Amino acid sequence: MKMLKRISYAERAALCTNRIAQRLFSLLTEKETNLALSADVTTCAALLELADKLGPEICILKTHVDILTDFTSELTKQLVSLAEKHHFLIFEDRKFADIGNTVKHQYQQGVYHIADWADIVNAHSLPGPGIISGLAEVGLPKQRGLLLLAEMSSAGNLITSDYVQKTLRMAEQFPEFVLGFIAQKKISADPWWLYMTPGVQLTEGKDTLGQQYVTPAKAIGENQSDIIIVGRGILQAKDPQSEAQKYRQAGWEAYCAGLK
Ligand code: 5BU
Repeated sequence: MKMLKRISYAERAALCTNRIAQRLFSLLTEKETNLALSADVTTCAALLELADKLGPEICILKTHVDILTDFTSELTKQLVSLAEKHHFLIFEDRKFADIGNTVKHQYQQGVYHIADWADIVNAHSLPGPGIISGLAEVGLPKQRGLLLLAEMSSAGNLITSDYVQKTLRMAEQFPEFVLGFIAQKKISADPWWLYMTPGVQLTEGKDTLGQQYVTPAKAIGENQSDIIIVGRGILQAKDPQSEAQKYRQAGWEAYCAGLK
């Protein structure tokens, strides 16, 4: 497949106006990693240990705080200080999907106070632009960013190419708040959108519950995504730290190959 020469993360940092996208494109360049760790563990101790050990390898720590069995607000304080120590951003994979007024409360209030510690959250575009307006009311004053779910990695999902295009149009209405997309591939020619791709392992395959995997080379090279999101590929390895280094290398090499 013929691949166009890609624009570097550094050049894209200069091309975009979204504050979080700028920060992230610069971070990718400085740290030379496009690996996001999906830290899907169920205790605070395990999450903090991962964040500290693997922090130097990653640009993003992706969390699902609602799977923790022992969540306290102390956890998020410690996560924020590890993010500062190791220079990564925190992305709570909350997948908001309700009306604007409800997601506002889910984002700011409740048990987790997500807006107080997560640099980035994501939302389905399904409910329409009100979901973005609601989240933006909370997130923008705190300089947070939003990713829209344009595509999913799971088999049999109901997303169509029309849905993807309409998601893109919706994002275009909120350039200050929406920094990009969770997607399997680049969906727009505009260079300022940032893409993160879940469903990545070193070999293609699937799990028993519909998850489908592509390789870092396919996600970043062929599909022109920017950041690979890896969970079990790293977490279930004998040595997660050295496995993370392998993913980091594979992701970065795929990016550099596209620049030539
Ligand atoms: P895995 O262990 O690498 O399969 O974990 C993938 C993570 O990405 C997991 O936290 C999912 O909730 C998340 N995910 C996904 O797998 N596919 C998607 O389309 C989206 C999120 Br959106």
